Amino acid sequence: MADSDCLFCRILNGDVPSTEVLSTTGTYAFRDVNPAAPVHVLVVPRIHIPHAGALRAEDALVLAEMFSTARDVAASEGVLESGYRLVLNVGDDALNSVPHLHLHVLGGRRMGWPPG
Ligand code: DGP
Repeated sequence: MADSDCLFCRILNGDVPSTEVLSTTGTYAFRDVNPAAPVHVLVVPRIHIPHAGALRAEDALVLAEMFSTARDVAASEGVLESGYRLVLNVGDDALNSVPHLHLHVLGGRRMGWPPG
């Protein structure tokens, strides 16, 4: 189910290096190469799903595991109490750049709203 043209599939299979934060059966969490906050971790499913708009009902378990991993990342990064932001970018206007579903976990600073 991996896509050899997909950057995050290549990270998942070890062809592209990454800095691991957490690993679970269905998900992998690693540091964003271009952090937008002191804590900026990406949580991806091990199966290739292009983006949040492509999710189907049968993806419910992997989606739940992504959110569970995100919470565990927030705990291990020390921002569970101070707060954190979870972001799913979909499409060009949201600046989605990598076509493999990924949940941004951002924290460690006060964030603005609405996002720029
Ligand atoms: P998005 O704009 O939602 O598609 O976010 C993609 C993120 O992926 C962006 O914040 C930068 C990050 N990224 C891109 N290439 C790499 C990479 O090779 N390694 C890591 N760790 N992160 C990457």
